[in-house]
Amino acid sequence: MITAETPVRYERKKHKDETLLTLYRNILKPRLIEEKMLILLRQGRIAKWFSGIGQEAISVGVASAFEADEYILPMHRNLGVFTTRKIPLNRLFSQFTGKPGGFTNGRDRSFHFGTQEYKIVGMISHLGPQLGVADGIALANKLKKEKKAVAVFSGDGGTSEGDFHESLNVAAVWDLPVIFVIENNGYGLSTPSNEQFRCKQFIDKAIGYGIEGVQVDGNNVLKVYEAVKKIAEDIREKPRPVLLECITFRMRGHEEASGTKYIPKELFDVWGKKDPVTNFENFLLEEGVLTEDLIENTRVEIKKEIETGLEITFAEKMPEVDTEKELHAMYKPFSFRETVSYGPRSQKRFIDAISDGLKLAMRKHNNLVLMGQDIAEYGGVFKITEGFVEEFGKERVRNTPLCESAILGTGFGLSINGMKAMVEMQFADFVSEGMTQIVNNLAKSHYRWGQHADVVVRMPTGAAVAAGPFHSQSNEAWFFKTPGLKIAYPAFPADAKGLLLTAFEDPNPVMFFEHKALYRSVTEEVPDEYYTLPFGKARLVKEGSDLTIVTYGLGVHWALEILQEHPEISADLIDLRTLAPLDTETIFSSVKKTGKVIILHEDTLTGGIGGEIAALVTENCFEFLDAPVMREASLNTPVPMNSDLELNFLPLKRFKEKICTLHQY
Ligand SMILES: Cc1ncc(C[n+]2csc(CCOP(=O)(O)OP(=O)(O)O)c2C)c(N)n1
Repeated sequence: MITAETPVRYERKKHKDETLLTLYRNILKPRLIEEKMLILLRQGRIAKWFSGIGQEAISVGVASAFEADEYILPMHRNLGVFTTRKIPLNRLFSQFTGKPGGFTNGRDRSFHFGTQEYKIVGMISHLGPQLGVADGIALANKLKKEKKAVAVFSGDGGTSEGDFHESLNVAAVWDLPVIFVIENNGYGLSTPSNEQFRCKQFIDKAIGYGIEGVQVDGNNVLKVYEAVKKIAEDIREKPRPVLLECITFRMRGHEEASGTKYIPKELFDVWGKKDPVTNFENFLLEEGVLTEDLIENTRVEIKKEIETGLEITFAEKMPEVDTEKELHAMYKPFSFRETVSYGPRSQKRFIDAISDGLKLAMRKHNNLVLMGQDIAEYGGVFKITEGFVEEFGKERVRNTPLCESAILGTGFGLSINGMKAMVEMQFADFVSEGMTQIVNNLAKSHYRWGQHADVVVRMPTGAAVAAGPFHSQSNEAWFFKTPGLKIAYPAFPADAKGLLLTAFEDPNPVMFFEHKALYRSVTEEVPDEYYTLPFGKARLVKEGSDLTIVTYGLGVHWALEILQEHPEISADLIDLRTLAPLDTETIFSSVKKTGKVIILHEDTLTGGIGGEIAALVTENCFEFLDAPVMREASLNTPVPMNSDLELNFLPLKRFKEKICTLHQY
């Protein structure tokens, strides 16, 4: 086992001078940039700095060993990845200072960005989700039969997150060519390893996942480079994940403001002697590869490059503040063309329409991959994908381990690498396991660095099936409040199929809600062939003049039932069909006509979508209103299992009373 006491030992082997000199330049550059950044930080010219001093050999070793067209997913201490990939320094500095010449137009900080040009996918602050994204990129390589490796970084602290476990597990089960690079620097922020995990070394964890683990001296750039070269060559030919543990030490604080008081001073002395830059420099001097003159020249050259980069950045203006532009950046532009089918139609249940839509999407988009628990031979718990393996094969119809977060990350990775993904939640309730990936990765990446997430998340949702608190929830409001997502929630089979096919055309992330109670209870004529329906267009299911009902999903069927029972109520019944985008035009024009509105949803009342719609109606239709805006929804409790309790929880009975009150108002 490599420890602080293990001396840094280089072996020349058969490396050419050119290779060694390139490695030297590559490792010196991030060090000199960091030294400059620390000065700028003190001058208040940059706001924050996450230092990788002492750990440069890892970033540089990995990036130098990789081919330029292979993806690397670095963390916050991996400046060496960005510089070794030869990103112009002014672009990096503009990124660090929030200027438009960077990669996020000032929308995200420091290393939180990706760039397809340099095949780098940067982190989000949550650390662990990055690992699942690497799985998806590697899966796309594998499916496209491209012999490429992927490298993803994690600190030792980050490995305590569930995402680490899930991502290694998925990579192991699917033989994905990913190198999981663990930078074991002994601390997670201030917490020492013995308060973070019990294992002695990370390569022991690899055993648990059934994958290989390799340990290297993370302060020795040659050792890291050699190890990564060998592993990458190997896994390109025989795809599989490998855990690479790099033993190292962080010579500065987690970020500059946090200091290093919590680390015993002796450790800095011991590790200072193992400095990855000076030791390598000395070795190359001893080998006669470097001379004092060459060192000096290289330093001068890099420093000049840094100064030139800074001049460009400092001369640059701050990004213009334009609200429209910011809002526009949320989604990848997509020009929807409605496809109408004039072909044969047949009676289909809601569930058949979904299954049909999925099948046609798979036929149309050769790059679409379906992922979900038990969706392959078993056909999914609702049998929606029954028979799919026979037609599309197991590569594209994939059973997943119980790893919602890693699989959603995999979906994002597939999209980054040019594919499309569908992730089926076995039940919508389980999406809570993958919240970070959805609300922080899928939803935000286009705004942050222009990377769309072509992922459809299918959500079998809702109550009325006596399935209790964890198989019945309505959770669309969690996503409704998250900019960057689209949400479809059809109520009828024909809408379900058309909207689902649109979801797969749209390159943006779509949460697609399917009510379980509708699966087998609603049937109608549905075109057999391919067609699409627009997002953001509600449907007027019934037309009337007394009042407006705004609802979606099962609510539409409840409203129809009540209107049948009360023929004296003449109502506009609006089925929203998609919640994001929301068709406010249809809502407002109906309310302006009727002067009364009630919003009905199955989700619990507080914080539900009804509150937002009520506010919009009040703001925009106030002068037209003849009654208070009303809402009816489920009780503010979990969904109870017992049928009577569940019926009481759901809004139907209260809705009946309220609509009569509104009618008579
Ligand atoms: C999910 C999550 N929890 C907490 C944090 C706050 N945080 C940022 S870095 C960090 C420690 C990370 O330790 P490690 O992975 O070992 O990386 P190192 O800082 O040592 O390089 C913590 C707790 C976070 N970013 N994300």
